[in-house]
Amino acid sequence: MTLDMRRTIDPDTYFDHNLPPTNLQWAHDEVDKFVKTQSPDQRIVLVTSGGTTVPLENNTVRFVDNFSAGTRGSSSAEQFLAMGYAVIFLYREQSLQPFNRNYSHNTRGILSYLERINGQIRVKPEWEEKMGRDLDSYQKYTQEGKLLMVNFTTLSDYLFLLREVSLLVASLGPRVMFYLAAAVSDFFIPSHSMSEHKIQSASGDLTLHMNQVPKFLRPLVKNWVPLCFIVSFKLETDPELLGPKARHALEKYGHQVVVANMLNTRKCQVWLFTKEEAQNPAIIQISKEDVDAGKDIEQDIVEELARRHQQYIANAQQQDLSA
Ligand code: PAZ
Repeated sequence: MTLDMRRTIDPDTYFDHNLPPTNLQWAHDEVDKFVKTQSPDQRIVLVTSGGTTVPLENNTVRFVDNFSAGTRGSSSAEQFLAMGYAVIFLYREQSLQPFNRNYSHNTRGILSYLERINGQIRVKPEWEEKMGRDLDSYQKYTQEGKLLMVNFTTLSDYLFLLREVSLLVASLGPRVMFYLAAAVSDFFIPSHSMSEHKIQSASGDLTLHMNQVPKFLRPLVKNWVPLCFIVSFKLETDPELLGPKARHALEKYGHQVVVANMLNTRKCQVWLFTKEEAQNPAIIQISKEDVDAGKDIEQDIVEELARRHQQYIANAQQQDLSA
């Protein structure tokens, strides 16, 4: 595989040369409705979750995937809802989703939670309480119009949907948070350079040539939602790179927070980089024992970010008053 780092494509040009997802119009209408039904001081968060795929063929049989189960995003969405946020959950199809994340992806499978008694299928008694709580929460938040789920699969789906949602919430300003936990591919094959049909193995080894994905955080921060509170995530595997890359992102895009995490310790520890704390980031950590006992680090991450978001809203209101 060769990676073409020189040919950077302008973010706007990207949308001219790639097809939108089939659910774009549906997502536009639903997000528009969702936003319009919220009260004027309702805090809203867009949580992105799961990994994007990059197809290798236009009629796709094979694709390159990005690592992410969707644990961070789905667990965070639950915490945001518990803290009173309205949540737009932009997630990779078949990755973990709020409230049913505990049942959908474990090795036992959904049927292992059920039994048949006197001909009736029911949840096993040992799961009744937990499943009941999750079901109640899921139904409550969806019926109250506080949770909207929009799915993507490919990088292109994700970018179109991210732009669409951004443009729909932009006018709400500081009370909207972007929590960009999805793992988004850095490389892709433009549609016009892709094989139309399934790549054949008859010609031997496969060499791929991939272009760099335009840096969409730049237009997001500068043009699409300049007044919103933006949290991006940075995942690394080399500890030497994590701090420098997080600081670089902050300097380059000028948004509010970078949450940095290492692949192997992401469930126990993250660092919050901000302009003021670029050299001395806040650390959020929980013990391995807590993780094993079922505690999610997202509780602490979301609590801390919601506190900072509240401060951001208050500062913006103060500036409005003194303008
Ligand atoms: O979804 P998950 O819980 O398995 O993983 C979460 C994560 C590591 C993908 C997320 O915390 C993250 O860092 N997202 C950004 C990845 C990136 O640098 O593109």
